[in-house]
Amino acid sequence: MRPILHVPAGALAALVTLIALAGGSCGGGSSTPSGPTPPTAPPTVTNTITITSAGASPRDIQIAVGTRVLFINDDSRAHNMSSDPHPEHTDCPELNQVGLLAPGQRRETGNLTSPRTCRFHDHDLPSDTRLLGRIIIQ
Ligand SMILES: [Cu+2]
Repeated sequence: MRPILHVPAGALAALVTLIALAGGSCGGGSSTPSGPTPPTAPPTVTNTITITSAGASPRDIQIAVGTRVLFINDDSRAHNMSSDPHPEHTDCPELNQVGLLAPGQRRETGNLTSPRTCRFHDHDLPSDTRLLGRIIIQ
């Protein structure tokens, strides 16, 4: 008797590897190899976010209740920083005071007076994950 479904172990391992690779590369849509900051990393304690051609940095910050965040545009293009959700911008209206920053410009948010988490994005590049971030107010 000849086995009908004999698959060499090596071929099976190669197939599993191919499936794993295919699964890992879907989602995101961006071809940038370095993804967003892992959610397990602690937020940076700072009130300043700098934007360059590489995106916003740091993108995950923690600030004290009642303080503001300064956004600095060090990129060569304009950025339009706004509160989530896009396009309504209703979660944290204080963030919308930053708005359009020409290259070299900087502007503060309003006072962030209640403990919560505010997420931001670039309204002109809403799907660019390098320009998405989180401000934890506590
Ligand atoms: Cu938007």
